[in-house]
Amino acid sequence: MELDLKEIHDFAVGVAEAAGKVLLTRSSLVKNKANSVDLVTEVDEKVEAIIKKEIALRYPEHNFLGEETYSAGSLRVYAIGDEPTWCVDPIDGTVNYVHLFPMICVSIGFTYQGKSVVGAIHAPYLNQTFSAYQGGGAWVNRTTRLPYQNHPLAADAPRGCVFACEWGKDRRDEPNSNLSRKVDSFVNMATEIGGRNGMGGMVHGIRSLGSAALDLCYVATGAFDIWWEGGCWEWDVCAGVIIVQEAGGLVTTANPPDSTESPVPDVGLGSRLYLAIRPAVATESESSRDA
Ligand code: LIP
Repeated sequence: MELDLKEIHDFAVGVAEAAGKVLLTRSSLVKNKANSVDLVTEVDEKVEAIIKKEIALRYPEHNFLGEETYSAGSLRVYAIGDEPTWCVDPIDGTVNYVHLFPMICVSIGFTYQGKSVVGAIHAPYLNQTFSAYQGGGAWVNRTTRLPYQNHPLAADAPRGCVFACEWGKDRRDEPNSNLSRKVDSFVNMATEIGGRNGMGGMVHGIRSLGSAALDLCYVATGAFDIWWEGGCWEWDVCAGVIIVQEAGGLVTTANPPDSTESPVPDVGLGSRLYLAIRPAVATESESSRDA
């Protein structure tokens, strides 16, 4: 099948930006989904319906997987197959949206042969649109190519890194303590590596934005060195995966850092667990972050 990825990309960017305007309206209706921290608002549902309609008009032959459509149980099969499939999160960061924390976005991904090949993520409060298509590079607001950070990844990373992670929506004891242990071991490992080198180095910071899609965008820019999450769905990551990959970063399914699993580079979708590492940019100011 011949697909014009640039055309699909340009369409996805336009739809994401138009949908972003609707996100700026406030929703009074908040409902629970799987549990009391898994939220959906009427704006999530409204925006997904708008995006779904636009896609059906332009590409009636393509499949559609949306967070709210899936949650509503109207989708019989959610596994992403080989056929062209749109994978949409109308509001990534719904908890942020409800609590008026501006890290929210519309995330529109497109897959072919089971891989993410187009992504458009629009963050209306930040006025930023991150986008990419396979072979076309990754961009912010169509004009700035990613990555735009010029500091290299430290040779002894994670020392000096900004590590981002998310906490998911599973509040049972076991998954949570598991998650805390992983973050803990990551930070300890960084501290230990720094200590061994006599540098006393540690991670520079730990961040949690509440939006996996935006986390991936900031891995692509180079702001976040490493991101890990153990509880995301296709619509959370589909668009962000290709944006990181086209920026030159890596997305794998692996646990940091105590994992016995082999990381799988160039990952397909369908995992719940992802690790992304930002593009390693080499510049003359290699030591600028060592102090
Ligand atoms: C959320 C993510 C967040 C993750 C949650 C959830 P939503 O998406 O982006 O990072 O921790 O499990 O999937 O529900 O706001 O679209």
